[in-house]
Amino acid sequence: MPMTLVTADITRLALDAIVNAANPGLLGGGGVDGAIHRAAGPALLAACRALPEVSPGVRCPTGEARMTPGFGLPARFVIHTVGPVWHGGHAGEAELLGRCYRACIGLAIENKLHSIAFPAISCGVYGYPPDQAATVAIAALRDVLATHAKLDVQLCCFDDRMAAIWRRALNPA
Ligand code: AR6
Repeated sequence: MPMTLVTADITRLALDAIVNAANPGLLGGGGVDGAIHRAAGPALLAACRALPEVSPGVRCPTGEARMTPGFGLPARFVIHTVGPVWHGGHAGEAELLGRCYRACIGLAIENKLHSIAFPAISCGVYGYPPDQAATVAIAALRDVLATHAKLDVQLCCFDDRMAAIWRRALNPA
């Protein structure tokens, strides 16, 4: 199945999993993280709090992923990942961002999920230039989809401006 681009509020998508662009503490925040916690309800925060810390205050290091139920969301699960903060592009950002996509897909496959939607990880508060993020994301996803062709992967952009950038990366002229 090819990747599809959707312009939507990710909290409305009734898929097996939606991905949350979280921070290492996994206790909520702004942007898509805040929207997901609001829509899922307080049980999501409790489930995140119950995830073990790997170091003080860190439940999910950058580039990794953790899974919880979706609670009040139409999606069955939330896969939380932590994208890199943009520091200009020479601090391993692309490698870390690629790892986020691969880790989320890895969890989806491990748990036999069939559909997953990603927001534009790191493209908000974390400042990653969206055109560069899209290129990294699409390359990482194409790689995995080469061996897991049945997975339904949706790239969820919140607005038309972001969708146009991701569409160009999906279908370069
Ligand atoms: N549905 C889909 N996409 C959304 C939604 C939504 N409901 N809301 C925002 N976006 P950001 P980051 C888009 O800042 O850059 C949080 O505070 C948004 O337009 O949510 O990875 C966390 O706790 C942008 O394109 O995530 C972390 O501290 C994209 O989602 C930090 O922000 C990602 O923007 C993570 O920053």
